[in-house]
Amino acid sequence: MKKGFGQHFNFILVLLFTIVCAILFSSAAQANLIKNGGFEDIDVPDRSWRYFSQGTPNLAWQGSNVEIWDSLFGFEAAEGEQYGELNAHPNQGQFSIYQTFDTVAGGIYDLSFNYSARRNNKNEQFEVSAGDFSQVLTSNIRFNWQDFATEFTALSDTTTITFTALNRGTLGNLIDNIVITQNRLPIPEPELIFPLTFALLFLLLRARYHRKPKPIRIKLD
Ligand SMILES: [Ca+2]
Ligand SMILES: [Ca+2]
Ligand SMILES: [Ca+2]
Repeated sequence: MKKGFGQHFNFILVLLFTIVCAILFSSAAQANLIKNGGFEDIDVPDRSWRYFSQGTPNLAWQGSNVEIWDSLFGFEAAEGEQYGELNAHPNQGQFSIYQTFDTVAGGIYDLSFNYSARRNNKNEQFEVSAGDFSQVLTSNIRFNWQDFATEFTALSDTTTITFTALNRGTLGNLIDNIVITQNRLPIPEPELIFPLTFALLFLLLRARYHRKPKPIRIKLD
């Protein structure tokens, strides 16, 4: 039996509703785009530290050496058991580590991490940047994790997150739990979804009420 226009119309309505809902509520839990963001992927023995140069398997971070601590001086990680010290060993001048990951240009991403000073009142400072975002963070309280969270817009199909120590020397700027997740994609623009949906519905209704009537056949026996 041939489906009537009404059935097609209802199907299209349900389809449109589903698409709009999927776009509006697609901010479900997303995977972390950062590898080894918690500095757990290379095991350092409890209550000790090691440093690793870029290219070390599972390190994932590039740039300067990365110093990884496990509960050193009794200071526990913000996440897991280990964390990184940006001002690594040995002294390399300005310490800067970075990691590049896939993004969608114009997409919005959430960034969060924890950071702490290693010493009191030394103005330990680092700059963090990713996409259109850049900020300098300062901490002055020894062994005290602070939460940081922001969002940024990706500018191309890959994005690099960079942490750069702004104080010299091999002491300072502890970081842990670096997480980047996709928040929302740029297309379609959320403010265009409803106008587009209503325009489509209007066209469908118009088509429904202006369709050609079926020719009436009169049986002549
Ligand atoms: Ca960790
Ligand atoms: Ca460990
Ligand atoms: Ca160090």
